[in-house]
Amino acid sequence: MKKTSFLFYSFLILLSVSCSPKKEDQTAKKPNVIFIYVDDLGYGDLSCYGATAVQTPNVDALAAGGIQFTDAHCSASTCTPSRYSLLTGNYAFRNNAAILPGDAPLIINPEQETIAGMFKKQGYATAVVGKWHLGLGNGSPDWNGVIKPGPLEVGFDYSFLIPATADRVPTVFVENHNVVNLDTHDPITVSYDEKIGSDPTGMEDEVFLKMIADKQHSGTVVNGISRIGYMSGGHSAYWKDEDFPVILTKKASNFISSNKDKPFFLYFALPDIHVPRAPNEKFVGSTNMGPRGDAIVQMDWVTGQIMTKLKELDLAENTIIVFSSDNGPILEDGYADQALTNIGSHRPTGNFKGGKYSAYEAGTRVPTIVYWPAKIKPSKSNALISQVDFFASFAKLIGAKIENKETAVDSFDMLDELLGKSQKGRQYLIEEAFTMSIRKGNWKYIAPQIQPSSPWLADKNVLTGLQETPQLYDLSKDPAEKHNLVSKMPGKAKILALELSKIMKAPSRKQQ
Ligand code: NG6
Ligand code: CA
Repeated sequence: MKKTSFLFYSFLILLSVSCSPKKEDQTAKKPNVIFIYVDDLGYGDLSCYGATAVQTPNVDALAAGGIQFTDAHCSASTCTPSRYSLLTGNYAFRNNAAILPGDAPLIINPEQETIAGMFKKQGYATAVVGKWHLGLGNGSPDWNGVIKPGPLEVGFDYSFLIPATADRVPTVFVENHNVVNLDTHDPITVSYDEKIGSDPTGMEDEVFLKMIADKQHSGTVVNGISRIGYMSGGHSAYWKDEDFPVILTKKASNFISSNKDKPFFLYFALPDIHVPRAPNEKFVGSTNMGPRGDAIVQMDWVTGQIMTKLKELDLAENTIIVFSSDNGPILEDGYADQALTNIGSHRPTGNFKGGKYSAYEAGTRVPTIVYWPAKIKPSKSNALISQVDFFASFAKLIGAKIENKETAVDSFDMLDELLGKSQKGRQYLIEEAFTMSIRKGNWKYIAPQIQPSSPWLADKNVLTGLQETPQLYDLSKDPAEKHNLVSKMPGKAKILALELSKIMKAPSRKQQ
């Protein structure tokens, strides 16, 4: 063969390899996006973030193949506000979003655009599977009828929900607009004021309980676990907590399979590792830490199942997985499940102070991983980012314009940071607890809180960070927030306090 024709044929071969249909299919399509959103998972709870008492190989694989963040934050140290911000791109305080009871109305106005709605407008199939905790219905939800508005009215095509938290009634799944497996002859009534119906509560003698609970968690007993609030009826619809990983994984996998040929957005909100921790028998005893440790292993298994499904369908390459948590960790949160006694050397908060409910760093600094084999070069990132930024960042990625001035008002485009192309991050970041904090670089200011915290919070063994005087920390030298520098550096504290009040008064979609 002459040299020129050899080169010509080599070129043809190369061209046919690079244009093979499989590759073209994968990358020509917009990427799928899955948020795996864990409940109450702390910065130090994963082996890829330094844990040794529990192994999380599936999440570790995401970290090893993606961008692993060291300074990424949920927007608040409790669930409802963080979820509200994640979905709307607005800080939760703008809508007074706080932890909701299980019969609260939907707190996202259906007029408000959500990240799901943004994906949907761009041709994505959208779903939420798992914990909701953003309210349902107008007024009280109609558990025996059509439950709306809910996720389907705010941008999701499909929903399969734990309506609030697993420790709150009603203990039933809601699929789209209806309770699953409801017997209409046994209608559901819910009360957060007083006992209703004849089912036992955790306060009664002789009732079988899988774990002892505090007063607030001693309402109606379902599946051997007493809950917050009371319910009657709905017996055929009761969930079994131990089945969560299997059922939710199945629902998420079905959604992925049914939408394998078009881009999809799945918000997969796991109930682990929130209380009550009742892991499936498959995971019981898999750590020496009791149910909390075993629930971490269970959560890792669920993550692995999603990965396996994506690989099976040949979708892994072009699916972005964002893995994170809605607030920091807590050991005992209403149930005596040995989380505290079995903790050993494990440090759920890593080296940070506080945890769930806290204004200190461990309240909002959570494990965060972005995984996208097709486009991401694995690395660690110390960029300062917030989950409130996901809205604008993913809008940028898929070419959606944010036109309405009410939409995603606090969300910054952090796409380059999420994909590991930049470590610049935010200049300022807000952390919401029962007070407000602001970060600028490694400086952290916690606003004073005059009102006493609610009695249930005061009873908890939590470092809330709530003080009547302001606090200032230099996290570069003092990551554990031990030395309040306000009296040494009053000017610095004042500048941060002013910046905080400016952001609180007027949102901005751009760095100042
Ligand atoms: C608190 C509950 C707690 C948990 C939390 C919500 C009491 C005493 N405690 O009010 O058990 O359910 O709300 O957790 O009622 S979160 O992760 O959804 O924010
Ligand atoms: Ca939570």
